[in-house]
Amino acid sequence: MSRNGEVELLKKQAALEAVALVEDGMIVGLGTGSTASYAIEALAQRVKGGLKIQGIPTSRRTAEQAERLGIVLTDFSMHRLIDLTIDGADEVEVRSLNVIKGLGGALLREKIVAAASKKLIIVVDERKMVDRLASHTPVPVEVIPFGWQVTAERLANFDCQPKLRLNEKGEPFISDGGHYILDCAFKPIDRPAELAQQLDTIIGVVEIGLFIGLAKLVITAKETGVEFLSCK
Ligand code: A5P
Repeated sequence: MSRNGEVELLKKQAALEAVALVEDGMIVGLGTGSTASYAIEALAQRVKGGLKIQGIPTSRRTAEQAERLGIVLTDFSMHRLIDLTIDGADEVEVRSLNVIKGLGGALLREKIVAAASKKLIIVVDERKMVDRLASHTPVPVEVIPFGWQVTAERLANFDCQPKLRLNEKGEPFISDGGHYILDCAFKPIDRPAELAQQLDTIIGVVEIGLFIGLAKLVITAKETGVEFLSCK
């Protein structure tokens, strides 16, 4: 099997383990991205088998997939608290379970859903586990389009070379919330909670892709087996 095929299998394994933890009657947060999409497929299988749940999607893309597969959707007008959310991540810091999310562009809704969840389960393959965040991926920062250049300059003071994310047509990528995304290439981050707090104060920043203290369980599929890491 190709390396890509192996990685897809690992993502599926992690997703399946998380979906096994979903119980009847739960309100389930539905993540975004390729790993979360395997979880939605597996959840839909369980729904076909009689499981009764309602999902709150973290993106339009996820809402479309879930509806197509027969998962009943709900929203925050009906439920303020989510029992369990299953989502992917771009990087996970092993010692803290802090994560980077948002390379798929859904970080704002993902963070709102994560923060409203009793339990956030992150599902990843082993490539995502790092000693320090921003080892391999930029930190996505969602910003208001108006004056984004000024916001980018303020972010650049943190030595992270913000880059406006573009779509396949070369135009600015627009998030589900109607915002731009600046991908910020930090050096590996020593104190992510501190950095998150500082970035949050920049005017024009809507949300940052550093998820601090939100993940309760990380399920990592490795070639040697599946690992469960819970937050202490
Ligand atoms: C979406 O905005 C992201 O936060 C994804 O959850 C993250 O990029 C992981 O995606 P993959 O599972 O496709 O790697």
